[in-house]
Amino acid sequence: MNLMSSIISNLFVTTVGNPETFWLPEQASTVAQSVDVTFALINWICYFFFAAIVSALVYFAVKYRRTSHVMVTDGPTHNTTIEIVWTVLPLLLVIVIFVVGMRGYLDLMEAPEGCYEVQVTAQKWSWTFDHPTYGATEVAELTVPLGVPVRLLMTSKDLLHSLWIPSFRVKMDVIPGRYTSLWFEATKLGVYQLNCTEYCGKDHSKMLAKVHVIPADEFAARMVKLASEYVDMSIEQLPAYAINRLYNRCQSCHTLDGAKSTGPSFKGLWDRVNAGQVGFTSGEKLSDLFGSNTVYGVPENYIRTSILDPQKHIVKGFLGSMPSFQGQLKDKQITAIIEMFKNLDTLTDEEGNIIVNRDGTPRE
Ligand code: HEC
Ligand SMILES: [Cu+2]
Repeated sequence: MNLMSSIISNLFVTTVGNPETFWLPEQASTVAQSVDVTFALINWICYFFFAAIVSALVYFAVKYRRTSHVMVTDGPTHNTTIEIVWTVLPLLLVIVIFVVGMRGYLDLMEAPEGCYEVQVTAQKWSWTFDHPTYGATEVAELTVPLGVPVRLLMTSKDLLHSLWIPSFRVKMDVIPGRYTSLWFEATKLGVYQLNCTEYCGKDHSKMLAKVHVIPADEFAARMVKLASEYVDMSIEQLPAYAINRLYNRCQSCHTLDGAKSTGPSFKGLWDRVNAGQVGFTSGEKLSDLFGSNTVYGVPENYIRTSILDPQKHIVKGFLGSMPSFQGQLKDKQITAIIEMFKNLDTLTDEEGNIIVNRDGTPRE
């Protein structure tokens, strides 16, 4: 879009569902318009005063420039009319901005009755969205119905995060040990970006998610399917499911290409574990813990422990910063992750790109 036409279109951003402009992303929720009206109003006021002040400045600079060496003294010290004008005018403007802004703000703060509720958990560095109505969980993805008010009830597991969906014009801090909420009603089908907008550490910039707005009559069926998709899967189907649906919870700390991140890479993990070649900060080695009379009689148990009780053994060279997935992953999902480790070379290429879809078909 060329700059001039986008600036001009921005000056009139007051219709619902306005497309992207030079200043603002497209409007895709019911509150977007009132936010943009406030923005446009303040913007217009700024343009007006910028033009007025700069023209006066240039005009006075020219008109009163020094033309002789005669000293001029005793200018006016006081002008009641001007002083009243420059006090009352800004006061009126600020009142107008307040009234316009407040209307949108109240709208944003008060969720309507009967919202569809989603519970949001933020943690370094991912978003988990639970749909209690359906028992379904999404990670790094949030599916919402079109035209239905949705309320997000949010909390954080570690530190301050902030949830922001620019196209919906909603943003709210997510705080550990406390709930915050926000609501929106999507007005357009499509996929929208969700960001963390509170600097929360090393991978803050990767703490992203996609919001999928789908037709309201397809929503229930989609959620029911999501909640139970792994239940009837056979063991052969689990690896493709795990890499597509579960790995996004691990992605922020574990790579697939062998590179060290916050945690050890998943590449080659099964071979290391199976051979007992994992050293711990305690000085022990995994192979020392193997044996027929120990909990790690089969190496799979070590992976299970790593996921449910990650502080139990800390891998050498890493900090114990992995959160527990106790209560978040069902037994069959843990099995799916273990199967994913065992079959990782059929699921990813050399560079660690995922090459299968959820249903096991090759990914283009
Ligand atoms: C916040 C970062 C973080 C997230 C998210 C995370 N991990 Fe970890 N993980 C670590 C760190 C750090 C270690 C190494 C220290 C330790 O052993 O606790 C680790 C270790 C492991 C190990 C042991 C690795 C080895 O080489 O012995 C396994 C298995 C594991 N994670 C699986 C997972 C799975 C599966 C997920 C997702 C469901 C996940 N992790 C999510 C940080 C994370
Ligand atoms: Cu964050």
